[in-house]
Parts: sequence; C-alpha cells; structure tokens
Amino acid sequence: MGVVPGAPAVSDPAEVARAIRAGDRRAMARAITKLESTRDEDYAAGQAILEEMIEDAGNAIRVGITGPPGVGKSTFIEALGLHLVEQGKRVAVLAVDPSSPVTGGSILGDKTRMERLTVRPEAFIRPSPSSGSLGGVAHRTREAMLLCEAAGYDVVLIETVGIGQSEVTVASMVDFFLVLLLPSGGDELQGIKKGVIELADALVVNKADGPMEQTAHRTRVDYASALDLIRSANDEWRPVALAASALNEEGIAPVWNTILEHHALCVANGAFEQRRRDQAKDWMWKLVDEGIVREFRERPGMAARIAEQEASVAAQKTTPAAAARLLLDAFRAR
Ligand SMILES: Nc1nc2c(ncn2[C@@H]2O[C@H](COP(=O)(O)OP(=O)(O)OP(=O)(O)O)[C@@H](O)[C@H]2O)c(=O)[nH]1
Ligand SMILES: [Mg+2]
Repeated sequence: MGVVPGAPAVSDPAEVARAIRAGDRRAMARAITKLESTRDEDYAAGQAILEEMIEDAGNAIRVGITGPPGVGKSTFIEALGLHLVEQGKRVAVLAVDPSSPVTGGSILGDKTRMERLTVRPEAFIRPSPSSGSLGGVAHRTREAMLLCEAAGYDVVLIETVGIGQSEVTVASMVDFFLVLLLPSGGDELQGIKKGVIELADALVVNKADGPMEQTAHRTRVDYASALDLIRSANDEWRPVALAASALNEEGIAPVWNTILEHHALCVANGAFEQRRRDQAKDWMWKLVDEGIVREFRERPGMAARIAEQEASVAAQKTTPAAAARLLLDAFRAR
C-alpha cells in the first residue's frame, strides 16, 4: 500500500502495523484501545491491525502474575521489569482488572503507576481496561498480548488480582503462572481462591524484608511442602516456592531464572508448542461460542422469550432442559 507523503496514515492497518513494529508506543496504545473498544467499528479496526501482525506474534515469554490485593503485584512487576530491561529485554505489562462486584469500580486502580519502569523506552505499560465484563476484559488482554508480541516485546507480564475468575483465564493464556503470597497465613487466610495455588508454576512469598523477613522464609518452606503434596507425579515441571522483596528488589533474579528454566524445559519437551497451539484453538472456540450466544440473544423476539423461560425455570414451572429446548427451537424457527 502506497504512503501518501504528509498524509496522516492512522487508519490504514498496514501503516499502523509498521509504526508499531518500528517501536511507536503511542500507535500501539491506540491499537490496544481499539481492541478494547465495545464499539464494533473500533474493535474491527483493532482486529485489522492485529491481523496485519499476527504472524509475528508468539515469540514472547508470557507470564501471568496474580495474588491477593496489596501483596505487591505491581511493585514486583516493576522490579522484574527493570531487571529484564537491564538485561536488554523489551517488556510489556498488561493488567486484567475485574471490576469490583461491590463498588463497580476498578480493583487494581492506578495507585501503582510503575513510574520507574514507565520511563524506560524498552517498556510498554498498559493501565488496566476499566469496562466490560470480566470475560470480555480478559479476552481483550489476550489480543493486546498478541499485539505486544508482534511488536517485538520479549516478555509480556500480565497482572491480575487473585480473587475472581480472571486468574483462571490469565493462567490459560500464559506460559508461566506466578502466584504472589504474603508472609504467613494459609491461602484461605490470604483471601485467594482455592485452586489458584494449583495453577501456579511458582509461588513467591513477597515482602520478605524488615520485621517480616523470617516469617516470609518460614511461609516459603510451608508452601514448598504444600506444593510437594499437590504435585502430580507425571508433571515434568515441579512448581517451586521462592521468597522475594519486590520493594528492595531482592530475590527477583531467581524468579526470572526459574521462569527461564521452565521455558527451556517446555521448549525441549514440546509442551510449549503444544500449549500455544491449544490456547489458540481454545480461543477460537471461545469466540465462536460467544458469537453464537450473542446472535441467539440479539435475534429479534428472543429477548422476551428468554425472559419468559428464565422466569419459568426460576419458579420451577419448567425444567431447565425443557426451557433450553424451547428457546433453541424458537431460535431455529426464525
Ligand atoms: N515491605 C514491603 N512492602 C511491599 C513490597 N512489595 C510491595 N509492597 C508494598 O505493598 C503495597 C501494595 O503494593 P502493590 O504493588 O500496589 O500491590 P498489588 O498487589 O499490586 O495491589 P493491588 O493491585 O491493589 O491488588 C505498597 O504499599 C507497596 O509499597 C515488599 O516487597 N516489601
Ligand atoms: Mg497492583
């Protein structure tokens, strides 16, 4: 496609893709905004950019980082990001922020702005998207992640708070899933959901500094024994428990080395490729499922029938199976 000299080429996906590849972070931020948009035209424009670039995606190491509110996820990500940037890597940081069911607002907020990492030209930091359903937000993060990879970022770090559904979604789209924990207290006490620990490739007890340092190391040992119990015998990767102080930037290199070790193992045994392929296929089906459900709900006349059947099922006047059959018949009949 020809470039008209002097003309702003912002709407041409190939042009935008070129700008993003050349390291234009503003162009990338705008493209991600489009991918996050609930307006169909904007979303389609974002998709067009992604389609231009998709062949270049897939080369980053994707790391999901979760943990209870206030455990230090953002501080840890900044410390890890700085560590990576110092090694000459380009780092993208994304956040999946489930809106608080109570306040309707953002959980992660923007109290931690990662100021030191933000100023590094090798880093791209995307503040959390603040609207849309949880599933939607996570989907959009997935697309943003692909864009970051295609733009040549070596590592994508994704922050999510470990109290909703988002950590399961994030775990399903990354290569390595890291759970941050506080010194002392079992996982129930820390308010993270049961099962999150089982998703972890590594646990990191953060805030191993000051008066909590000894407690943190004891907690690490406790979690290490817990991991021994839940580990399945045929898993080649043994999840590890580490301790760190994100604040003092201590224990960060061992975490990164663990991630590299895991990466090397998974590349060698084929799990990496397999996982990427499965993730891409799963995502396609998720989008097909969503598209069908949306069409179902939006087909003229369906909304009223759905409301009717929901009420009927709730009042136990109809079985869920009969209601579903009725709705599907109505959908097919149109
Ligand atoms: N002592 C100590 N404090 C820390 C450490 N890491 C983070 N903090 C502090 O803990 C508080 C929360 O840190 P954040 O990085 O915002 O935690 P977060 O998990 O991202 O929080 P949310 O995004 O709100 O869930 C801040 O006051 C940090 O300075 C650490 O290693 N040691
Ligand atoms: Mg945070």
